[in-house]
Amino acid sequence: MAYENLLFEVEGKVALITMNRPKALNALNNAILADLNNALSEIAGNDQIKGAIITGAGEKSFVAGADISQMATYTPDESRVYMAYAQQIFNRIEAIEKPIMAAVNGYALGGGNELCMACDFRYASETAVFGQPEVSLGIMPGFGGSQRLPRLVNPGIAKELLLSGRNVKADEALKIGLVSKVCAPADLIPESKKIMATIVSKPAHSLRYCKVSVNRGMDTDLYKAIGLELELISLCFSYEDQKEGMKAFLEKRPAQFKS
Ligand code: DAK
Repeated sequence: MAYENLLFEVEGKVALITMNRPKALNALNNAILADLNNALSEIAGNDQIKGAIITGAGEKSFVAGADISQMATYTPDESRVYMAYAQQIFNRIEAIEKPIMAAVNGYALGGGNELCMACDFRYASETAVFGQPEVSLGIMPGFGGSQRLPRLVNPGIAKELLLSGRNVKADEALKIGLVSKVCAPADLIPESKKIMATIVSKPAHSLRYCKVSVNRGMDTDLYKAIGLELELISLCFSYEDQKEGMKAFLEKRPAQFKS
């Protein structure tokens, strides 16, 4: 598929999506959102792709938010259409049953922070800056930020950031648990590829059920969630790769997974 606003490459079993709208620091207008949606369809529909990394083009920005020039004159109805479109795309990142990480290489503001929070986990460059500056624009987060931020960091910290619009740099993002690793800028993509290579070496059904179990489980109460886990772990025993994984352990050799 041809993309105008992002780069899409596949290396081994991992797709690399690079948001690429440099004149607006990769801000999210309808065109780049449509490209992202199509790239997600490609990832979901291709069995050869087992996981993906989302990053931003250039050294300055991951995604500098929703496109302010596009939405400045929106009516409430127009803003609702735009928001619903973006929300549905970000929800797809969680719904696709393959690991998708964000490699945050610079500004991740507003919709940019919301995009990386929809991913399964985040690595950051030392130069990354995160924030939800919407209150300074007379709005509030609309791409899931007021819901995903308090689920990722403690609710008090989330509210402080949402209410003040204060940015956090990579070291603070690591401290509050928004990202799991901070890398030198040149190491961000190599380190992201390294962890994804480890991840996609595992059986596809294990990856799928882990992601589904966490995502669905977080939306329900603990005992229902543990019940879901029971169903999913039981299903694992129907796969050949489970037999191979345990046989290989007992025979003291590396497993040769098929999926
Ligand atoms: N939208 C459009 N253009 C942007 C942009 C953005 N979010 N961010 C940067 N640009 C453009 C700048 O206008 C500039 O364009 P030219 O003037 O060169 O034509 C170019 O990118 C370079 O930016 P700067 O010259 O400003 O670069 P600096 O290094 O000085 O500053 C910065 C970088 C990232 C700190 C700064 O650009 C900045 O503050 N950008 C805005 C960040 C921001 O506030 N982002 C959050 C947007 S709010 C909704 C649902 C959800 C949302 C909204 C509505 N609906 C329900 C409708 C979500 C909202 C957000 O994401």
